[in-house]
Amino acid sequence: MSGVSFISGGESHGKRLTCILQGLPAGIKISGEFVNGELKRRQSGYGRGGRMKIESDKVEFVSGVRFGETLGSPITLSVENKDWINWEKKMSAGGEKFGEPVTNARPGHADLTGAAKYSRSDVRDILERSSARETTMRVAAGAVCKIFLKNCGIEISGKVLSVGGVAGEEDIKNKIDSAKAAGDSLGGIFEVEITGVPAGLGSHIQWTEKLDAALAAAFMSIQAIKGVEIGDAFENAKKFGSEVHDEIFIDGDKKIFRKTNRAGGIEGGMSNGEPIIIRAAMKPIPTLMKPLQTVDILTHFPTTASKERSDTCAIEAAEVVGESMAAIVISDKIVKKFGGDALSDTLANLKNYRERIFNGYGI
Ligand code: EPS
Repeated sequence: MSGVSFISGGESHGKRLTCILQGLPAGIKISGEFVNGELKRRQSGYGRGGRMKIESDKVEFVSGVRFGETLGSPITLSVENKDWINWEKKMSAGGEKFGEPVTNARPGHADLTGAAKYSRSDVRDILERSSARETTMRVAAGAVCKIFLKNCGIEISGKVLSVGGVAGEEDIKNKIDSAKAAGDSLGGIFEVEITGVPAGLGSHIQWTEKLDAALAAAFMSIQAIKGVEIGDAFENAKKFGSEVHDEIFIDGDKKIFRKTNRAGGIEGGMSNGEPIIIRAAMKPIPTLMKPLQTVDILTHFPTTASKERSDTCAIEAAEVVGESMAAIVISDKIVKKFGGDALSDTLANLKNYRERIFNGYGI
């Protein structure tokens, strides 16, 4: 069983963004409205820049869905970049700055290494693809996976915990306002929770099979994410084992349970039936209106980094992307364990397994 995976294509100001999502079973009823709702969630949040006033992302299903149901074949999803037309017009009307090469790479961005590695004299050839605009397709694919997981009794939600070291809505807004006024940017920390996951997704058998490893890799792949923890990982590292591990209890119906969840729902690379908790740290966005020092890649003279319209903080968007990546990883593990041809088979296998594992873990 090959599992669920996706590949995306598209540049930030190119014609459209596309992705192919494969491995989901046939028979999932797809709601375009739900997918568009998720795309809208990703576009909102305090601290976003002017681009979000231009785009109103709407998904188009190009393949893999017929009469509103998945076919089991690759699902091609596409979203238009409205800003592409603006760029085309500006460039054909004499270039402005849009057709001119960018040569002053931003510290913290893919610009410098990307231009060297791919031998490009215009950094735009790199930044257009490394842009977080690409996460639109992760959210579209993730939304389809969320629909699949809902059929399996699995729900995913999330929240922003802090921005620039402060918490609480008012303090976060003030911090973002002050960053914007200073021509600066901010990152933050968000949390994603996955509930209803049966114990036993992933495996202790091989590093490639571990659920925590798959989730960490998926989160780490989101633009600007630089740290990931499962459960209270960094707090746990300061404590004794007796203060950390979640003791195991059994009730009168032979149902095994925990009173705490410091492990964040994963032990030995496998889900343990508790909610899965993942936290991710996002670095501040590298595009600064008060630019940092850099070097021109063509003249080799010192200069300041390029500045252009950007977000001050995109943590709320990143949180939605985190939920989406979690949905894709969990869908992959579900399909690998319970089959992925027909939804009815997947659900029957999952039900059978849940019944076995419910009482005393069925050992
Ligand atoms: C981004 C820069 C900004 C962001 C963009 C990511 O775009 P622009 O250069 O067009 O103003 O708004 O994010 C999105 C477009 C999006 O949909 O999330 C960057 O440089 O990474």
